[in-house]
Amino acid sequence: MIPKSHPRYESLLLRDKMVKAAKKGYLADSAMIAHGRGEAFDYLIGERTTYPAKRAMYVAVAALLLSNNPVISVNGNATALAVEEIIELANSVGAKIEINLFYRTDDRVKIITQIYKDLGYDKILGTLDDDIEYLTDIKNNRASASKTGIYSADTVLIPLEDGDRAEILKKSGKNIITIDLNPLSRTSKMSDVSIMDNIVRAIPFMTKIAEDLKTQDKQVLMEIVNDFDNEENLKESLEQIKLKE
Ligand code: PTJ
Repeated sequence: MIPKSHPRYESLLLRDKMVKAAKKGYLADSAMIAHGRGEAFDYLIGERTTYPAKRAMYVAVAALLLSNNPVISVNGNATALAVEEIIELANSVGAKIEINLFYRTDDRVKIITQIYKDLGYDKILGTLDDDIEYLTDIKNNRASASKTGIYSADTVLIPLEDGDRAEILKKSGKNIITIDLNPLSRTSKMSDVSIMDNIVRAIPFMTKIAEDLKTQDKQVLMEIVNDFDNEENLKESLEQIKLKE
């Protein structure tokens, strides 16, 4: 057990979640590397939610609430770190949840499906028995998507997504929202709304924002979305990275 008094308590707790998930067998082989890269960026922003990230989250939630078929895409890392919070956000903004794995195997899909089911979430998409379509002419796993989920979605929230899949989603004309601690990643650069924050802080914060924005007129939400400049916001995000004490 990690003592709460430990100066790196929060960070160690997340590592512990990742280790347990790896033991359960549903993480990608490179999941720990991705987590470590995220940790490094988080360290450099002071492990806090920055102002540009908050601004992007308001825009993201407004976009999700305005969408006809919003979908939250989940992979191994996102499930390990924030499964309950993801279900709460999905319920709050009326989004579907779809398993969307970069390194897809039947075993991993089975375990992740069961994790959501055990938490009472039976509607998960992207399962082994779901109807699959392809977002490109090339029928490979990178481009696969659930027919009623990502394939027909107008807005997709992709936390911790690899650049290749993000590109396929973007090219298929969808509105892409990402949560990625690396503001220089291909995914952050090509998304419509890029939230440079840790998924464990961002998702619950977005649920809080949703409770507020749900009471607003459509017009107000549209203004929030239209006033946003992702490139400018990413520049501001990058400025939050401190290399000196
Ligand atoms: O479960 P799968 O098969 O879909 O695979 C998942 C990973 C994450 C292994 C796969 O998508 C991958 O290789 O992703 P990348 O290309 O390493 O990108 C992950 C991005 O997420 C990197 O830019 C990291 O900085 C960032 N990241 C890592 N941990 C977090 C994070 N962003 C937000 N919160 C985190 N906790």
